[in-house]
Amino acid sequence: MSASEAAAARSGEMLDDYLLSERQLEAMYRAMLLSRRLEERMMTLNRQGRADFVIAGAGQEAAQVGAGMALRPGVDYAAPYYRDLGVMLVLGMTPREAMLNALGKRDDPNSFGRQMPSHWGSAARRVITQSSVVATQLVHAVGVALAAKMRNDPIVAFASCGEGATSRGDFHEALNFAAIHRLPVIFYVENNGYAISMRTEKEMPVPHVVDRAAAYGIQSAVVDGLDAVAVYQTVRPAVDQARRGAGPFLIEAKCFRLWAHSSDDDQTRYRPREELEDWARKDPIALFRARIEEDCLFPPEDLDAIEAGVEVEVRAAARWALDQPDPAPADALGFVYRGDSGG
Ligand SMILES: Cc1ncc(C[n+]2csc(CCOP(=O)(O)OP(=O)(O)O)c2C)c(N)n1
Ligand SMILES: [Mg+2]
Repeated sequence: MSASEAAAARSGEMLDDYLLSERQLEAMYRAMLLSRRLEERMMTLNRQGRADFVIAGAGQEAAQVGAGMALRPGVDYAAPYYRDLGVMLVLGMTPREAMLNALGKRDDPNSFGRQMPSHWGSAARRVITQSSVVATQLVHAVGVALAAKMRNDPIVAFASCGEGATSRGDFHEALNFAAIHRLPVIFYVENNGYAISMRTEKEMPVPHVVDRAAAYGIQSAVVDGLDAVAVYQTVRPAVDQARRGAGPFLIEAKCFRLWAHSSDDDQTRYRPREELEDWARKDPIALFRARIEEDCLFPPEDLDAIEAGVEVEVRAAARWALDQPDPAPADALGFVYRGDSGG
């Protein structure tokens, strides 16, 4: 058995303790759908010339929502990466806030329109503001976890990234330091098989990101990132364990990027059409719905009602956000120094 298979088997042993209620399953479906519909609308706004740049998590919603639901919002710290709209929605970001962010509006709570879209940040939600330099958020999360350990504060720091980012030095330094000091960090890698146009086999010499865990003596698990429930049932035990002082955990969610890298990219130039068609058949949101229906967990009409509600909410949020003010040029240097609120 390979290291990754052994890790997957280990996480499988814990499943029964982490069953989700009907209410949680509904929340899961709603969050995944909300993420997708918001991003579809953002992409439309981009094509209309109203949103400058979109970098989406379409295809990765199950990996994001399942992991986000394993955290304690407002208690645990999160350093999610740019694709993680699904994580942010679960941590409490509203559709209006997501749209303010996409449109770079003055009242975007993430950075008040100063950062690029999808560079999350929220003091209230304990989301650490991030750099565009991939993997830097991992070392920031390790710093938060070190502080928490020194203060005996029972929080967990969650840091996510793509598999491409795991070939940067920050990833290795973060894992090494966290493992040595047994820090409460969850390293969460959404492996979508590409770093922009670069395929995984050109990014790293081992087949799985978790194969790297052994070098740092860190616990790890692989999970099907298309299955939100499996993701939750893998991340939640790791979070609980880290909170109890068992040290860091590396989780690799195998998923796929449904759209191009960003609104500025054309993936038909480097991805075969068959590959895209194959993945489209494995859409995690459709898979989730099919499973709920198959298991007769609740009537399909309940899911239809969720879908209709999400549709209305997203349209209303976009319309509202478009009418909100842009940042004033005079405020451009605001928030640079402590105490400077930019006004
Ligand atoms: C250090 C650094 N190098 C290059 C980039 C440009 N860049 C932005 S996203 C990205 C791809 C990252 O791929 P991955 O980590 O797999 O995440 P994904 O976008 O696939 O979710 C690159 C190369 C960057 N932001 N930072
Ligand atoms: Mg990737």
